[in-house]
Amino acid sequence: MATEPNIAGLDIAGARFLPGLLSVHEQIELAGEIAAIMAEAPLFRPRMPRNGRPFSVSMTNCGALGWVSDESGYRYQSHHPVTGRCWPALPGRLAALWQRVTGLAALPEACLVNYYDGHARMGLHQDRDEADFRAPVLSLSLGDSALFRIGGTARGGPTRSVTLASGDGLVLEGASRLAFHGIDRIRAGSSRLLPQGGRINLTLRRVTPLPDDGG
Ligand code: MD3
Ligand code: FE
Repeated sequence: MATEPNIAGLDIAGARFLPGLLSVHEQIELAGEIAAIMAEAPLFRPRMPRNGRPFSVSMTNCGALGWVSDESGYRYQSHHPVTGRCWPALPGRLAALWQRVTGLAALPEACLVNYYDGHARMGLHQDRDEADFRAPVLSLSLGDSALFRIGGTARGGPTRSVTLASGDGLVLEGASRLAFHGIDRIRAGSSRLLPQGGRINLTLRRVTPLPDDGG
């Protein structure tokens, strides 16, 4: 019997690693669109719920809904937490890429833009702030490479590490949609794509339930 597609060496059903999904030309064009988004919706520093401790990763969003975190908790909202303005529109190329890679007609409602300098990390966590875990998540990496770690759906289980390089894509659906994952470190200076250096990760997500026909 054929096994489910998974990240090479990872027995995590539903995780699809797409190295080199974006050509260098596409990476340059996308990086330019993200720079314009960051000019309109500046990077902000999320804070941990309860204790208010700042993340080392800074963030912004595009699309109808954006993910934010502060003392009140994690949530999606329609406006930037500092400027109060609506998020910039999702670039058309990202909507088209989502449909091509996921096969879903229903478009992503949120695109979280994570910016990592050479010291930023993201601890192991699950993505559970969305209403419908049937929809996949699509991640795209730009700039410096990152050491990404993914485990199973229970905290404390075995994990595997994969390097995510500029232009790589990762689709998480099925069991992998609720896998614990994080970024252990950034390989500073490994890419010259971004003028300021560092790494950008885009995470495209559905937030509200999928239409009954699956979109
Ligand atoms: C596995 N971002 O924003 S992307 C996040 O590189 C996040 O910025 C990381 O985790 C980053 O929540 C990892 C890869 C990724 C994204 C979503 C996932 C892996 C995932 C959702 C479920 C399981
Ligand atoms: Fe995550």
